[in-house]
Amino acid sequence: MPRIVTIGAAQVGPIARQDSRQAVVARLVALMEQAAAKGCDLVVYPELTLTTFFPRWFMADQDEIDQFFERAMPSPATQPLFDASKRLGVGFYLGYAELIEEAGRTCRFNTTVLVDKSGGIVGKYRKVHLPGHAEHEPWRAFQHLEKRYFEIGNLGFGVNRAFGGNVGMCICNDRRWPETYRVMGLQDVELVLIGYNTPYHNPPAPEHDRLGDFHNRLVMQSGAYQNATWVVGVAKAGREEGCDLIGGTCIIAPTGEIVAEARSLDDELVVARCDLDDCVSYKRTTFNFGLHRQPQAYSLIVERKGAVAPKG
Ligand code: CDV
Repeated sequence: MPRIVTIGAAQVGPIARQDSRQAVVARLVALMEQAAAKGCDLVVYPELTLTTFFPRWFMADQDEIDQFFERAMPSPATQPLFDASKRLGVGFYLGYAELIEEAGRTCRFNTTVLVDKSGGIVGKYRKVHLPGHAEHEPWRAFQHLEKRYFEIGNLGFGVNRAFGGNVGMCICNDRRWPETYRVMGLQDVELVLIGYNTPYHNPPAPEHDRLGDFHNRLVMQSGAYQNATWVVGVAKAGREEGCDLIGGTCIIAPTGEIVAEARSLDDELVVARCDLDDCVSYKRTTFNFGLHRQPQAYSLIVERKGAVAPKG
């Protein structure tokens, strides 16, 4: 019996700073209803789905910053999404800014939750690789202040038993790092879910701008193939508050091939029937980790952070 998970990759078009949570959640519910009509088991939304991508602005006032954060999940504003999930029997991945009291202090994370088909949270991930900078850099066309507004995720890269398989999550910049996929690969991951917000323009390296879509596919396709897993990448896309974000939402098989891809830069549902058993052949042969990996030769990966050139 194949293990089919029908997945809806729910690309979301621009969200304005003025848009209310209620308006955004209504868009997300509409995408979930489309997904249910197409027989989806799971809908994947982007990173920081509930608001505009606020790290593009420098803000000094913590109350202003905190308006972009959720203090509870679900909350009155997001409850309709959980209700729709239960009513439609469709699970989801949702990225949001999380504000939480932990160990006696206030923490802020770039977070995602995995919700099962009965509307219950079954997994949580907090972004580890926070790109950008911590101080205001006025020379940029726009800021990328994730290092200022969030702290580094403290949950590692866990893999959840869900949807009949092994499901992992990461967020945006995490997808560019092979370690992200490999840590999940070592937990036998079969499906990696990724939401992202990626501007076309990279202020410190504008020479990369023409390659944004290529690099997006490159990292996710190689992560899928090298770890024998399905990968679902979902964009917040289009011109958002004057900043152009790439689209390229796609579903990638363990072969490394893209099996479904968005064609717009707006709200768009991309659907594929994903057989988790398609992972098996690669996990048993080329990427049989137990047979072929040589961890004793990889110690630098965890011992050293930055690159050091050989002496001489
Ligand atoms: N939201 C992100 O993590 N964006 C980064 C950009 C800044 C490079 C990304 O890796 O897509």
